[in-house]
Amino acid sequence: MTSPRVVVLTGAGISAESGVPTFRDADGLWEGHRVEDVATPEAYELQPSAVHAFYDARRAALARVAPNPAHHALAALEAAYGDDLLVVTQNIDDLHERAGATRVLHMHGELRSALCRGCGGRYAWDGDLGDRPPCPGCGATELRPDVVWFGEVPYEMDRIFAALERADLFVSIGTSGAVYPAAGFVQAASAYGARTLELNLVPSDGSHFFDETRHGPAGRLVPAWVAELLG
Ligand code: BJW
Repeated sequence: MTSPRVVVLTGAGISAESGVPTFRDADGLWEGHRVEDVATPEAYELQPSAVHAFYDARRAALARVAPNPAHHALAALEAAYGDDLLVVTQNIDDLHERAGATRVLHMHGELRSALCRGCGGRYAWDGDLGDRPPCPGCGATELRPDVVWFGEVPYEMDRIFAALERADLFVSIGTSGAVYPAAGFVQAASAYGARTLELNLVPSDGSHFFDETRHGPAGRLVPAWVAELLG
């Protein structure tokens, strides 16, 4: 039997039960600031030290969190489906990979990567950036977090849309549907002919676009859904 081709989009909600804060829930990131006001290149120009301190703290916090049953279930699905599963994550943590997943596209970048504003190189990075270390490629002290802020172009868009075009099933997990282009993937997948499913704690902004919605914690819903598929 052949597997359906599945594209899974994940957002901050899938890592919430691992202890990683979401952006727009009550106890969200940025301590009272709207993420739309601070996750911008302009905020970085105005307050680089504050932005570095924020991302340095989040990078260091990765050592204190671990994948939860939702990340493990998706890794198990990948083990069964191989190239027929693609996980597209908006998250900059590495919890999918630490659960064993290998086919993961980080469309909003990664905490464990630095981007040089001098030479444009991207470098695996586990330390701090706030102390302005030199770029391993060109030596400039122009390294910034390798993340996608508002107004910047997300990574891997060509590969993501190619996968959406081929998908039989599109599943969105733990994302509010407040940020484009990810928020539009459900409509694109539908237009290309895929069935669409939302797994989220509560209905998201785009719930009405999905063929089916299931509400509850990802740590319960995702393993149950994967068990159905692998049944
Ligand atoms: C659980 C749970 C549990 C909790 N179990 N669930 C006007 C109209 C339309 C678009 C625009 C517009 N003006 C500007 C735009 C474009 C703009 C945009 O979308 N703005 C909006 C404010 C409208 N977008 C951009 O600028 C993007 N770039 C772009 O569009 O370039 C143009 C282009 C595109 C394509 C091709 C070519 C050109 C860039 C967006 C960058 C977003 N960056 C951030 C920061 C990344 C770095 C970092 O992490 O610090 O990405 S912002 C932030 O939001 C982060 C997230 O990835 C993203 C999405 O958040 P997410 O994951 O959905 O989290 P939450 O907190 O919102 O939701 C959590 C959900 O989980 C909730 O629903 C909970 O219920 C749920 N949940 N516990 C299950 N246990």
